[in-house]
Amino acid sequence: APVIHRADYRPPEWLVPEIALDFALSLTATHVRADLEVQRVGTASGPLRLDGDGIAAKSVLIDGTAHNDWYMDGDSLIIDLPGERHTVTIETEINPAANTQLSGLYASGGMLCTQCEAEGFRRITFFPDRPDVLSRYTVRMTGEKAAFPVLLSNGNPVASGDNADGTHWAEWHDPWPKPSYLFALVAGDLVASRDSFTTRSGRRVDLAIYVRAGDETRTGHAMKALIDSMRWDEDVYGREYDLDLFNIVAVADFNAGAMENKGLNVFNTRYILADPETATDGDYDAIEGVVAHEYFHNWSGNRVTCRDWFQLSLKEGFTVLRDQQFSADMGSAPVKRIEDVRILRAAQFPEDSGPLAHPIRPDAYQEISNFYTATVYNKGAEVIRMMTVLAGPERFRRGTDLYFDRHDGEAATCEDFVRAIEDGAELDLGQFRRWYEQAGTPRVTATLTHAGDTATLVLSQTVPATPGQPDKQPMVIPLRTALFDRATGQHRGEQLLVLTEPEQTFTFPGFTAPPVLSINRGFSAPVAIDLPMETADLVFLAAHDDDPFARYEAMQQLMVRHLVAAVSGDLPDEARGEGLAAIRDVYASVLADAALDDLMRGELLILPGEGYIAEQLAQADPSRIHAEREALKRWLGSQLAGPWQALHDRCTAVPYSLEAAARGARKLKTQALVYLAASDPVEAARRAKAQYDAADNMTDRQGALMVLAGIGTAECDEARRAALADFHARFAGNALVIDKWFSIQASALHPDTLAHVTALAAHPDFTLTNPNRVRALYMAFAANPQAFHAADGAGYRMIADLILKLDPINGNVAARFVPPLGRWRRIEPTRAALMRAELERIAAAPGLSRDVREQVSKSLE
Ligand code: DPP
Ligand code: ZN
Repeated sequence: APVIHRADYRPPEWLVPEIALDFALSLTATHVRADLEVQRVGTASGPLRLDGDGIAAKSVLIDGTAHNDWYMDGDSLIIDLPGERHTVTIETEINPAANTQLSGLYASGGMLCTQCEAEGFRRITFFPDRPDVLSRYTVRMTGEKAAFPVLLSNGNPVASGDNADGTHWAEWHDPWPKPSYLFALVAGDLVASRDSFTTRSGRRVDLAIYVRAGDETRTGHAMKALIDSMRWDEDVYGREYDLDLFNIVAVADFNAGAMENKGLNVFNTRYILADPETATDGDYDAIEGVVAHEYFHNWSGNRVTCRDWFQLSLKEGFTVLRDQQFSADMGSAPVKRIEDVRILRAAQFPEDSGPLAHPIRPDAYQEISNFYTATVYNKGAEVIRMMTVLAGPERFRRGTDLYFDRHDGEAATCEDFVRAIEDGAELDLGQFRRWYEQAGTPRVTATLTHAGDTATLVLSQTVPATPGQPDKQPMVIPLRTALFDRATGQHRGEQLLVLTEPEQTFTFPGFTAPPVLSINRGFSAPVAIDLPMETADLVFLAAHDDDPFARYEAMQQLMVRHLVAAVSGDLPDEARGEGLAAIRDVYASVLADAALDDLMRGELLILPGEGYIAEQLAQADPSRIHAEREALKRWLGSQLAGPWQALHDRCTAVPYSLEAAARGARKLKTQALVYLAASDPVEAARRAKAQYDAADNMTDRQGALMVLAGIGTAECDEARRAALADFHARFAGNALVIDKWFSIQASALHPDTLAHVTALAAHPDFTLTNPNRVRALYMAFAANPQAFHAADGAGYRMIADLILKLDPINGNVAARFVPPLGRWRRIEPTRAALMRAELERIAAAPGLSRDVREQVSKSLE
């Protein structure tokens, strides 16, 4: 497949200021007539090139007359046009029911819907399908009234009516020019939950969330999130909504999480539907965050869109930052920050250190769908967050105001954003731009020494080589830092140290005794810190640090260091004993600390993930990491058995509500079971069964089932099977909950997980055509280190088989399963060879999608 380079960007030669689309809808044969008002740009002399993908033109008219001077160049339709402005009319016919890729116009459970980002519009009609071509859309839809009573598109409804033949029609008009990737159409038998919001300038906006009949009782949380988001974006970013209505549609078959189409967001049902019985607290948070994310795109993405797909982080990084800030304001900011860093470390750090590493603004791609990554999204958000750290909130806001003012209605670049922040916030971001150019997680080494009354901190940085980028320049790394007095347990105020050179020295006078360093507080920079630190100092910070993230980090460091030493075989018995005792003591004090709220307590008590531990090692042995982490869990379970049981009892007494205290109790309740299960499975199973049986909400029920599903002890097997059977029967027909049933088993600690997953793939409820179901079973499995990294390679084979089977159905989703196999270089040699062999088997298969082909070949390079 051709490689597309950022440096090759050329402005379009033809614009399309207006487009009228006329759809004659049917599940198997939808007829599309597109009228494009095309306009030559300046003195451009080239023909009109229209992108297509798997479609054929049934007819082409120029200015209303049949025309034969067009031809196909691959998938593109080329027309030589004599003048400056023409009307081009093209008819196509598509089969939505056969569209298993779920890109373009497709059918889902009898309804029709679209997904056009990034390049789905060209599967509907021929068009300059690039984000810098902005058009005003008029959309007319005609379809059977019985099958498609609801007809929706972007913007405002203009007119509608019934025909004599049982069909009806509706016309919509979107006054805001937009790129084709923001086009949407939905036709189906849906019911709406309605509310309204009045903007600060008095515009009344009608809000609707369209779902299947029966699901309308589960839209309340999403609607609240939408209203909260609309208000928040006015308050915090000064952004007001710009249409009289805002529609959301929930659809069960969806490749991603959701899509920000102008005025008509389309959502994966999992990010809309919730009630206490079927959705966990985590689901509630995810819904709030994704609803906000898509709403915020109305400004960061739609009003100001991207010039080309290399600029994806312009909208995604910024919008992720905005949704993170929103969620922090709606709930607990410290807990949100810790969760976001955990996601970054689990998903982005491995990407940045593997074969698919790319800068947040990539330089080249074959298939843009492969670049909807944790790097573009989450690291992109961290990069803009660093600007907020450097500028402070008021100046940063002046920068974003300027950005929105300057580029409203335009297709902009990352460079435009950086310049607007520079100008608005009066900040020099010259060297900072390297964050857009260089891939790889920077490593900062910190060395603190003390002499006389002065502490001296030497910071040095390196950015590791990544594919195509062997040599790196130093970054701008803002590090919020504090030095603690051991005697008082206090620090003397936080400082922002900005590291810009390969090495820099900072001195701090006035310390008569060596202080304790707390660095990268709040995770102010997305870097890894190497900091040789005494166990006692980590214990000190874990107990005293007033920055919640730093406190979490000290506990993580304490455990990571212990586990890394243990798996590397350099932990003599005595040191092991001391390490374990220190961790136990810190856990005990966190369990007992009356000043902590339970949500935060829950964060502090999370063990570092196996992937994150593996990241610390040049080559990891996943089975050793798993064994050592389980051993630590078992130790904490047995050493603190009494406190865990007391905690479980205390939290069990807290009644269900969505208040933070009750949510914290639910989080801890299951965590207590997790630790107990490691040391005393029989007692844990007894408690888990009781929790399952008494559950009046999904958080408790799923937590209990997760613990039961992981217990391999024979005498607990009956309880495990019974709970799984009950769960399936109780929620039969609720697809989102059945997804949980699949993923709980695929992510279970149970020793027979691989066999269970093999059996589940043959279960009547399993299908390869629904992305949620595929991810529920196989993403959960690929993220289960013990099962995925089975020593004989059976886990790798399972994922490779899946990729090969899924690819012809849905290449976009299939390609998402390549990165777990692509990490082979960082795994011990025996497994690495097995992983590589599976990648080679995939690479040898004929007819791979561009998506899978790109990921596999890069993973083998
Ligand atoms: N643009 C979409 C988003 O919100 C992609 N699924 O991230
Ligand atoms: Zn987005």
